[in-house]
Amino acid sequence: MTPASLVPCLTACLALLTAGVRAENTPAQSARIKWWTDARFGLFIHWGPVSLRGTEIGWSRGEQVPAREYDELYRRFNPTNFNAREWARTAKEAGMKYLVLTSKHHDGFCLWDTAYTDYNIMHTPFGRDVIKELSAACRHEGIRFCLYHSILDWYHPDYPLDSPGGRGKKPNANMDHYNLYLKNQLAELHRKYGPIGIYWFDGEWEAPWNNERARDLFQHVRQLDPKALINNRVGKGREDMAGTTKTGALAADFDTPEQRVGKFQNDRPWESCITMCEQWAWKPNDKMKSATQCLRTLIQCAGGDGNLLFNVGPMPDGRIEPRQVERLREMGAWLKKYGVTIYGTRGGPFKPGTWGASTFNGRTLYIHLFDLKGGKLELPPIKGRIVSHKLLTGGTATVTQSPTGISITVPPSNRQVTDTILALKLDVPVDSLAPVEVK
Ligand code: H79
Repeated sequence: MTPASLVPCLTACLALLTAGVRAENTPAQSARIKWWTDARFGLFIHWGPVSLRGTEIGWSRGEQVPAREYDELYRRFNPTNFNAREWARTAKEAGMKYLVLTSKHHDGFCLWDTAYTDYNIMHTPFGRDVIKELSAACRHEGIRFCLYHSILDWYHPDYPLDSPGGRGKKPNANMDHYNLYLKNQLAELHRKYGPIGIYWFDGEWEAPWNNERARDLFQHVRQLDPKALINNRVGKGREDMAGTTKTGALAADFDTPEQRVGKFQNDRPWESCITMCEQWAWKPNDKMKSATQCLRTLIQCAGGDGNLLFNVGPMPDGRIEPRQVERLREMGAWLKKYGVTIYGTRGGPFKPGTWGASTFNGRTLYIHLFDLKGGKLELPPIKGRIVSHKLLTGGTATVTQSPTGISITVPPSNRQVTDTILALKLDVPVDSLAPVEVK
């Protein structure tokens, strides 16, 4: 290779290293992430001693629960009904393909046997390594095991900020020491329980975290496991709860909208994290979403070309609430029938809205109809011909295509409560069609 021909090569490498917003959208990156974009649906689990109080994990420290009291909860954390196999099976029965567990939330408590702090599960009356058991159970059930890990740590004496919510300051903090703690623990998690499918970071917004530390952590984790996915919260570029990444910032592998369905975005992977109830951690009698709400949330994510990471907070006795397990089963039952319209699909070309959403695979376009006002929907025109159509949910629909658009009519008896699915076969690959808004 001549020095001149090295230039484009070096430029490409530099682009990869700087990992700008869309710079990692290379074929290698796409192959690495495909298992995950194909999966579309994962289980988020927020758990720790705070479940004994039923308040929010991390955030209630120094608020609803005095910090001193919060930090002592682990001494009586004894979830004797914890059964890793059951959790993994619950995820599987829900039709989920991966599971993300809080190894450490903002409160600093560690759910595994770590050599770097005594504030961990082995020092509770329970004394069993939750991450060891759950990672093994997930592997057994064919669920990818992933970790949520908070960058900020309101408990650790070396992390500069304190509860409540990072407003307090610690007297003897040392961020360099804390940074080493963070990196050591991630290496330990990889070594003891890897491979980890995703390192799902959070708590990056506070002042002690900066671009330099972010890049260093990103490279550290990439080196630990080049195949693992890393979310954009490793860096400082997240646009609040919309979860998209500011141009030029360290973007890593995917965007992270929180408690909302992400906007349609098919040029960079994303995943909405959303709670089944209202709190991340378990709360007695927390308000739970209906089966229709849960499923439509998943369908809207898939239709926007994103994933859904759906959260449950297990109880202090170690079980996931039976009513939440039941809800997950309902989602799984639906996916068993209609998973072909979700798994391995892309979102579009019709952007999601209150009307529903669309997904596709090859030349097959799936129209998910939510609220068919007057039994009819008008879609904008597309540059392709509808060769045939079929209502996957049963019965027949009337579909007419003209230069002004596509008109769909479904008789009342063929409309479903949650989602009426119409499959359209086109004479062109659906990914050749430009994304379009439905009015
Ligand atoms: O773990 C769950 C929550 O505990 C955690 N993320 C999910 C996955 C969470 N972190 N923050 N929040 C929830 C809400 C906090 C929002 C704010 Fe901010 C923190 C408002 C101001 C500081 C981050 C930075 C969002 C806006 C600016």
